[in-house]
Amino acid sequence: STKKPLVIVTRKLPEIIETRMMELYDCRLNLDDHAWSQDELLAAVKEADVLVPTVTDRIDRQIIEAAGPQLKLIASFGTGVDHIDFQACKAKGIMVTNTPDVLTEDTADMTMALILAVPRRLAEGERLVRTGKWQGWSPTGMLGHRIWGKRLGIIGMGRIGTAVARRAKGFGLSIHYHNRNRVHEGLEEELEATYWSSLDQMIAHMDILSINCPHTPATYHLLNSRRLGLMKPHAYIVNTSRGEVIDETALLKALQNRDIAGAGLDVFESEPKINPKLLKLENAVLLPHMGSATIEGRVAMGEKVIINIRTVMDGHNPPDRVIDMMF
Ligand code: 8YV
Repeated sequence: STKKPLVIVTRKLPEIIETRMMELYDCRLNLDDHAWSQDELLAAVKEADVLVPTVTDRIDRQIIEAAGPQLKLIASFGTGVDHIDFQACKAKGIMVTNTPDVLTEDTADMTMALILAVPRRLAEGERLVRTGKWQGWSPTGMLGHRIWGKRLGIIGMGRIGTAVARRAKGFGLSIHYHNRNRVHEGLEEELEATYWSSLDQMIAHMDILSINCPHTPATYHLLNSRRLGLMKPHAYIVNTSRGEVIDETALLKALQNRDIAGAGLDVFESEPKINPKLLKLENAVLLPHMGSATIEGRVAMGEKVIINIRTVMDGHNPPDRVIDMMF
């Protein structure tokens, strides 16, 4: 019988996925689930036929150039591929796949949770109860801002942005979006969505902004201090995409100065490191990159990874081949 391909998985995955992978492949797993160092990644790509990294692995040019000639596929466990140097992979003929679609709805749910949590001060209220400081109900206690009737501006109207829009519409928000391309007419009609070709113009008119675009060279610090300065002082921003899309230092300043009303962040520029000054802000809801963290979603992501590996190993085009990084 022919030798099974060596599949190296950088992080602990759901057990059902690991079991299946071990049945199919010569599989090396990361049993203690620590995030690998550059040296551990270098050692892995020297041997692996298939590498299964996650968002916590920086698959940069140095790693790709050190890869052995046997490395065929990087089957990333996740949708965002900004941690992979795609050009370097392309130059070496290494295929890249990701796991889109299966985490769209979960991430949109978490985005909606932040859209509700920040203006309604959910986390602050919870802290008040937990710290024993709640004095009882009062007509003016814990007042936030209502969200229904307000304008939501979605930056990046792809799969997740669209799923956020559907939810937000149900909560009575009006939907606005900025995207490189206008979405099709039927979708705009369904969502009663307004397209803004100018991001600056949209930002200036929104009550809540939601970041749902990928992190690419074109979206790095898309929300810089100038653009944050265009936001209305009572406006909120939520980010379930990538920390790098917002200039975090500029955001911190805007929040500290109350130039904007609040932020809900599931992702950070140097996660898991968090600027300690962010932790001091009552008007920020901070989550540990858990937008897609459901048991069902993780299993579905693992199934996608397996299908991608299998199709490539069988000599076919995988369903989730990443064609270009510049989306
Ligand atoms: C995952 C994510 O936690 O898929 C993404 O792009 O950011 C998250 O859903 C991560 O990718 C796992 O690798």
